Amino acid sequence: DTMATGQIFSKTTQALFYNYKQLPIQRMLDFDFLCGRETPSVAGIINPGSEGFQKLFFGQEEIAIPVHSAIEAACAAHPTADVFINFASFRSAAASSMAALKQPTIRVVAIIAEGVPESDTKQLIAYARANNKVVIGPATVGGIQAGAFKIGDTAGTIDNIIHCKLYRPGSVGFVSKSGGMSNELYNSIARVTDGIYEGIAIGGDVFPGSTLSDHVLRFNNIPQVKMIVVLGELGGRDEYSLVEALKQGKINKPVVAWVSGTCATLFKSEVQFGHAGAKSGGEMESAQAKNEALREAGAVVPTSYEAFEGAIKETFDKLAEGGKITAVKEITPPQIPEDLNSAIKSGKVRAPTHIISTISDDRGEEPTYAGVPMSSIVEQGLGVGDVISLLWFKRSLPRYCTRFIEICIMLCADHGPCVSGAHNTIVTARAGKDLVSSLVSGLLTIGPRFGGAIDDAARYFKDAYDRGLTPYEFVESMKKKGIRVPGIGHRIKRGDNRDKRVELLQEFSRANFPSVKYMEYAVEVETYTLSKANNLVLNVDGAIGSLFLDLLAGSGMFTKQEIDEIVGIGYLNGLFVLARSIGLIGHTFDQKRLKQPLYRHPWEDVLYTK
Ligand code: Q5B
Repeated sequence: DTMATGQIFSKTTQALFYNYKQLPIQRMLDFDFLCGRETPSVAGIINPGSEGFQKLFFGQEEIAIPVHSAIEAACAAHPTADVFINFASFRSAAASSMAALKQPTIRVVAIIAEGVPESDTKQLIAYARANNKVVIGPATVGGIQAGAFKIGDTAGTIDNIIHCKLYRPGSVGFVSKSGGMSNELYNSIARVTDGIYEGIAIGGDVFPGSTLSDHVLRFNNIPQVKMIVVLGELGGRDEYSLVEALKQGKINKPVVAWVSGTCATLFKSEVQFGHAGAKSGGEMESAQAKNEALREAGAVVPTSYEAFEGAIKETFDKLAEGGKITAVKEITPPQIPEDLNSAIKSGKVRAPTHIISTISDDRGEEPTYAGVPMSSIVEQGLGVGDVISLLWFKRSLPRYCTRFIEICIMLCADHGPCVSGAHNTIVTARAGKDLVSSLVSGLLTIGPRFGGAIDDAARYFKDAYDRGLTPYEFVESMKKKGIRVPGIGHRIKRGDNRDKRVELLQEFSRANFPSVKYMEYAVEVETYTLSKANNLVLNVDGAIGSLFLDLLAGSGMFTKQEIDEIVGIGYLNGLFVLARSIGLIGHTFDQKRLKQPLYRHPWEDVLYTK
């Protein structure tokens, strides 16, 4: 018989926790660590509808506690976990508690919810009694076996647990109706005795799953419990079963008891206190009557709540004097590591950040780009060129610069389906891939030959111009090194069929830039390369690369070092990547809209050779 044998928990008891609640589970694990438990007291979590693991701390280490979606599965996975801690709401607590009671592995069910229908609780009680199982609650914080096992939030914070020495067993068995008041009593008992052995709050409902006398009788059978403290409450007749047990001589350990609610007589009408069961139904259920009956039956009952602690002390001291108390071995519990977030908040520790960021901030009332609030960007009627200036160059640039950036984006947005990027995107989209896959497969072709020559063009033109090389010297030195001049040459454009985009960029910048010296140098280079071959035109990459040098140098917005950094890091291919993304996205949609089938290149178009 679970109740008769006394002990319902031990230092190896493990529980299943129903409904994931981070804080009470962490508090249980912190208590475990304080007690020096080897295994965590929570073996598994049941969270209807989800499975996996929850990370929680066991001392300084993180552990992964399995999460199960059903009670049956959790019990099967953790057959030695025999306590079921039910944090379900009052709506589902009865059904889940019954399901747990029906599991052969579950021995004790603690129900935290308040407001469980009384008829449901009665069924739980009947089933538990018939099957030799223990129900604690409903409407309770649970209970604690000092130094061994704790249910949920019982005994409050770690500081309180340490203060009340609940990390090691004492000699007092304590049972209370109220969970809140049990904290108060843990404190009193710690002050005037050698501490709690076990404390249970049975809950404030009219029909508790287990009663005050159930636990008192159980404590009577636990050899380590030398005295019993009971805190009852007005309302209900539970205390009378304790009176009966005392009268029948079933309890041979001193019982110190108090039934709270004596003040109810000061009110003219019936008063409902916090708990569902805490109302005085009639004379018999009053605190006075119950205190009197307990006193008559042989319990030590003080004259007021204030005298309760004194009565506990007196009873304990008598036992101690009589040599009935074995001295408790005092231990210093280990320190629970503080959570990083709370330690940082209180200024106790500092932690290095892992990322540094300077271009945008989303923490305030509205996001900012390089410190400029989004509303101001919209109100000023700024455009995508300004946004690029803020996010790439971390400054607002003059209108002609941002307009130039926008023209680059517009002119490079697409160049038909035959170029490398579009081709890859089309093939990918036709293979049934999604937008992002189709887009990036096209973007991945951007590089030294296709679209990604802007940075190198800027680097080489800048170096050649700044060093005063003639176009002849520059081109021939590149040839010697076996490097193609970036920004020169095109697959279809010719000396007599210039790239319109290049002409448009040149027109705009000649009209708006303070200086276009780098671009004019590129044109001189083009004049020389065209004399060698008709396809060696200044291409769109070369035009953008040289003109961006003019923008950087001529706008007065960048220092020499900043220009070197921009060219060195290579910002400018970003313009082509950004622009061509627009076209590649369009090609993806186009193929999907046209419901094009899988692309397969024709055999006839491949030279098969050995
Ligand atoms: N030769 C672009 O070449 C291309 C030379 C050169 C000296 C050069 C080639 C090149 C530099 C990289 C560059 C950006 C691969 C291009 C773009 C965006 C696009 C694309 C679109 C869009 C084309 C024939 C002869 C050979 C070569 C010599 C060629 N280029 N010499 N410097 N730069 N340029 N890329 O036609 O003596 O016969 O051996 O690498 O700036 O990508 O629309 O398509 O918007 O999507 O394949 O505009 O110029 O010529 O390789 O047969 O060479 O010319 O050494 O001489 P091709 P190849 P030789 S804009």
